[in-house]
Parts: sequence; C-alpha cells; structure tokens
Amino acid sequence: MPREETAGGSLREGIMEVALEQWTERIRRMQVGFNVSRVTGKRYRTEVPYRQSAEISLNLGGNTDVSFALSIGCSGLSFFKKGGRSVRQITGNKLLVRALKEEGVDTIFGYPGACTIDISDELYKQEDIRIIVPRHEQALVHAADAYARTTGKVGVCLVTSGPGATNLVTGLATANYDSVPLVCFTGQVARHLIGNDAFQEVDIVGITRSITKYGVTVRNREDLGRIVKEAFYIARTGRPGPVLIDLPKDVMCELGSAEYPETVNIRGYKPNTSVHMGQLKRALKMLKKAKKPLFLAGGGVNIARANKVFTEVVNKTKVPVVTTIMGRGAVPTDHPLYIGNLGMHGQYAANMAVGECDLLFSIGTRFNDRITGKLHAFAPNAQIVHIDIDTASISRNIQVHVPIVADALEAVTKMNEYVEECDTEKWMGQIKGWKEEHPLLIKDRGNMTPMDIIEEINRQFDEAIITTDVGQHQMFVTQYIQINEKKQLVTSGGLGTMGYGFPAAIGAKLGNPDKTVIAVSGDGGMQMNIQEFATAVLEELPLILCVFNNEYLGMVRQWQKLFYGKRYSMTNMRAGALFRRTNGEEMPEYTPDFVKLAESYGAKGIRVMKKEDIAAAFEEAKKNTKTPTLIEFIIDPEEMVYPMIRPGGTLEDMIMDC
Ligand SMILES: Cc1ncc(C[n+]2csc(CCOP(=O)(O)OP(=O)(O)O)c2C)c(N)n1
Ligand SMILES: [Mg+2]
Repeated sequence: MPREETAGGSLREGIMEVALEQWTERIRRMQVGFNVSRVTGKRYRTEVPYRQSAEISLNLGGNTDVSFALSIGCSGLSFFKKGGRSVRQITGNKLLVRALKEEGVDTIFGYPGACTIDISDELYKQEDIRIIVPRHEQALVHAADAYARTTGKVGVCLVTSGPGATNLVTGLATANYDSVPLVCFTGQVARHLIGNDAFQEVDIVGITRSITKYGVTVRNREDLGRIVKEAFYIARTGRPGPVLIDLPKDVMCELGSAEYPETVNIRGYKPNTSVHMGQLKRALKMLKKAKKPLFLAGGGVNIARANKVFTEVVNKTKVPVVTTIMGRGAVPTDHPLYIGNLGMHGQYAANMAVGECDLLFSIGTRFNDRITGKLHAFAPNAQIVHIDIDTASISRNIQVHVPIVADALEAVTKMNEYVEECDTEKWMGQIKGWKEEHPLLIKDRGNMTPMDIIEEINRQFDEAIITTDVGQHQMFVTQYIQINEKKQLVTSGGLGTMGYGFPAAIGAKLGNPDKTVIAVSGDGGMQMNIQEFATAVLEELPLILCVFNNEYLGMVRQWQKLFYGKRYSMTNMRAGALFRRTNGEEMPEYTPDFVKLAESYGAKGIRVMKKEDIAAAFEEAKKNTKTPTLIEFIIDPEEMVYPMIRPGGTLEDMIMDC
C-alpha cells in the first residue's frame, strides 16, 4: 500500500494517540469525532501547544517511522508529511463553506440550531457570503426561492434538524412545482443517533422525497464535497428544482479532504438540452400548415429566459399566444398577438382560442389541471406540439402529437432560425371578436376595485418585480398586471402557497437591490408570514407591500358564494367568539390593524379606503427608501374573480359574472 495513504489513514489515528494524552478535552470540545477504539500504531507523546505547530514522529507499525508536522487549530488539524505532499485535512463544516464560495454563492438564507451551530460558526469567520436570517424557516425558503427566480442563481438555505427541517416542507414543494433551483442544507443528529428518535431527529430526506428533485444524507465525510457539487449541478440543470442535503453533525465535524471537486459526473443524470431537429422541423411544418395555430407558453419560457427570442418568433410567425400564469411575460402583455392567460381564471378569448385552435404549439408547460379543465375536452380540435426539458411532463396529462425534449431557450432559438410567417389574419379576426365580446374588466361599482390598484401599479412602475400571495388578489394580479422585459411576476403557481408573497419580496429585493419590489397579498396570506417585517426592516428593504383587505379568505369565499349557497364557513377573518356570541352582529374593527402592525416593526403603514387615494399612497411609498411600506387597501368582499371555470368544467364553460 502506498506510504502516503497508509500515513493519511493511520496518522489520523496516530494523532489520536497524541491527542488522547494531551488534547482529550480540547478535541472533545472541537467535536472532531475520532473513533478512539480504532487507534493503531505505537504511542508517541509530544508537547504540541494549541494553535502551534510541532514536529512529531509516529511509528505506524512495522518499521515505518515517519515524521510529520502537526498543527492544531479550532477549525481542524493539518498534517504535512515532511518534505512530501500536503495531506491537509479540514472539518466538513469548513469544506462546506469553501464549497459554497466555489459555487459562487453570495447570499444564504439560514436559521440556526444545535445541529448546524458549527456551520454557523464557520460562516461567522468569513465575509464573502451574506447571511440573511428570516424569522421563520418557511419564510426563509420562500425568500431563497424568489432570490433564485429573480437572479437566475441557485437559492441556498441552511436550517437545523427536526423542526427547522420540517418548516422547509411547504417551501420545497412550492419550489418543486415551479421548477426553482434551490440547495437546502438541513442539520441532522449524529450518525449513531439516526433512527433512534433522538432529540430533533426527523427523516427529512424521506419526508421530502416526493417534493425535491434529489435528496440525500451525507453518511461519510469523504463524500461531502462530491455531494455538494452534485447538488448544485442537479438543482440548476435540466428542469431546475430543489435539492436537499442532510448533514449529520458528526460527519460535519470530522476531518477529511480539503478538496472540492471541479467536475461532476453523475451516472443516470445527463439532462438533454439540445433539440431534435427532425422533430422540430416536423412541428414547424405543422405550424405553417395550420389554419388556427396557437402558441401556449408556460413557465419554462421564463425560467429559460427565452422571452426575448420567443417574442421574435411570434413577430415572425404572426401566431397568437396564450400563456399560463407562470408563463405570463413570455411575450410582453401589450403585444398585439398576446391574448391572455388561459385556464380557470383565464381570459375568455384565451380559453375560446384553445378550444378552437387546430394546432397548439406549447413550450415549457405541465398542462396542469388549472389550465386544462376537463382533460378530454381540452383543445379538442388541435394537434399538439410540446417542447419541454422534462421528459416526465410530456404526454403526462395531455397526449401530444409531436414531443420535443429540449431546453426552451435552445428550442426557441432554433425555431427563430427556421420559422416563416403564417397566415393568421382570419384567425386573429375571430380572436378579436371574442376579446370584444368579453373584455377583461371588473364592473365599476363606484368603490375601489382590485383592478384600480393594479392599473395604478401599471401606470407608476415601469421597472418592477411583483410578487403575490395566493387567492383572489393573486388572480387579479395575474389577469391585469402588465409584464414586459423590465418587469417580472413572481408567484406560487403550482402549489398555490399562501404566505409566499411577503418573504418572496424580501428574497427578490435582496437579489435585485436596484429594482422596485412590490408584493401583493391578501389579508389572509399576509398574516401567514407577517413576522418577516422584522427581516425586511432590519435589512432596510424598501418594499411596497400591498394588502388587499377584503376581511375574508376571499378565494374560498368565492367558491362558497358560487357553489355552496353563500355559507361562508371558516372564511370570515374577523369572526371569533364575539361574532358567534352576537350571532354575526358584532366583530372587532381590525384584527390585526395592519397599519399599526407595520409601524410596530418600524415600517411605514398607509390605509387606503377609496379609489382617489391610490395614486398618492404609491407616491408616498416611493419616498420611503429605508423601510418597507405597507399599503392596506380596503376591498369590498363581494368582488369576484371572473371569468371562472367551474372546477372540473371545460374551458368553454366559463362563468362570466353573477
Ligand atoms: C397555505 C395555504 N392554506 C390554504 C390555502 C387555501 N386557500 C387558497 S386561497 C385562500 C384564501 C386567501 O385569502 P387572502 O389571503 O385573504 O386572499 P384573497 O383571496 O382574499 O384575496 C385559501 C385559504 C392555500 N392556498 N395555502
Ligand atoms: Mg382576503
């Protein structure tokens, strides 16, 4: 066996001999986790002062006497074979921080605990990575998610074991559905405690298996570098998604190689990005031949940052476009060929066009039930082309005629080379007719409507990132917000996670300090992560937080109004003991008082009751450049999101108003 290796392995154990004599207490405090029972070789005593180097001789058995230089510091032990190659070893904690730097991580969203305290300690000693500490792990992962969505980087999270890890679950599922690249590190109890119901032990890899792209517990210190490298690669390649790495405390404190791999080679994971030209040309021929062709752009177009090229393709072909909510912005929303969103709350003309088209050319969408409605009645007259990076998304919900597995940017770039103008004049005439028949408009009842507020956002902000929560306000935003190259919509599309909007705004602003970030939340969703005022105020983030306060869990109320005989069970946000005692006659005036709540955190609060005050409130918010401004808009609970497809209905079964 080569001397170097023997020396490396035995030396560690040999040092333990030395350490046992001199360093037991210190090493124990350092928690380097040597296995004392495996000590081999002869005993050698040496005096090695803390943090200093000394030369020691070890007999590794037989007649192999070797001299080494040894230095002990609180972050590890270094060994140098005299006159030979460095066999420097560092703790897993130290390697992790090094790995993050090599991956170009500049911000990490973390919350501490016993199982990750050593990692926190390593992070404390460096200055390259900014550490943001939101007030709840759910908010933390949403912030990292929006940071990733708005910067194109991988979002990085660090939380402790047990409850810290389980608090990630909703955020992981949110990111997984919306294809957001995250690498989340969870602390874990030491290996010998795993499976023993130890304090704060949960099987987080098992719990999150179905909502992560990949998850693994690092069982051996020597695997750490490779696993972290692979995690970043897996998160950002192919269809992006969240990866979870579970880090047992003893593994992280163990010494091992200081090397971080430069390359990745994962057997069984080789995402294909390039386009099959034969298939693409076949699809383009069908596009040219079609009488009523329609592009359907999903979130994949935005994720691949293919919007610009896609818009060129649309300009060249003259083929109209519908988008999913996640695809909004694939072409500028004021583009003459843009019809609108399709689906449950899609525009009338968009849904009618899907029903009528003879070729649906779709890119980067999962054909989720919210856009298809009744499956067998979806696009009944059309042949379907589907370009997607994820093989599993193709023909999963909707049978497609021409599947193309490819990265959206690559595919669209290739399309741009080959497409020709299609004759869509007559078809566009029909679409225009539908648009005029049922334009997207909220009835003006004289009071302030969600549409008034969103239109003011459109008027006042040319460049902005708009995040939303989930509910009626979200649907209003996705219907009315104008998106172009300078604007981005960040919303929880697939999972529909209430509580997403505010922390997402924090993550977006941290990643884009020069952009205006506006969050639109409901009174329900805002209360799900309201504690994040502390983070936003302390990080001095001048977010504009719009709360559409309709006193109800409005979207659920909408279903109750339409389909449950107006029995508003569990949805009144001011109902409680007083409400029950007085048979619905009395309710507290405000719970909470959002304006006071904002002020209590050191943020600014504004309440807007009528239409005429909307513009001034946004002007006021723009002047506040050091803290968030919350604007509470008092909305009539009777406002409804239309059109609406009855759950399980077909796209043509739209309820237009009631
Ligand atoms: C975490 C979570 N819990 C429950 C729901 C179900 N849900 C969807 S919309 C909604 C109401 C949201 O109310 P609010 O935030 O006030 O927004 P509004 O619909 O009134 O605009 C609820 C409860 C959800 N999407 N997410
Ligand atoms: Mg509400």
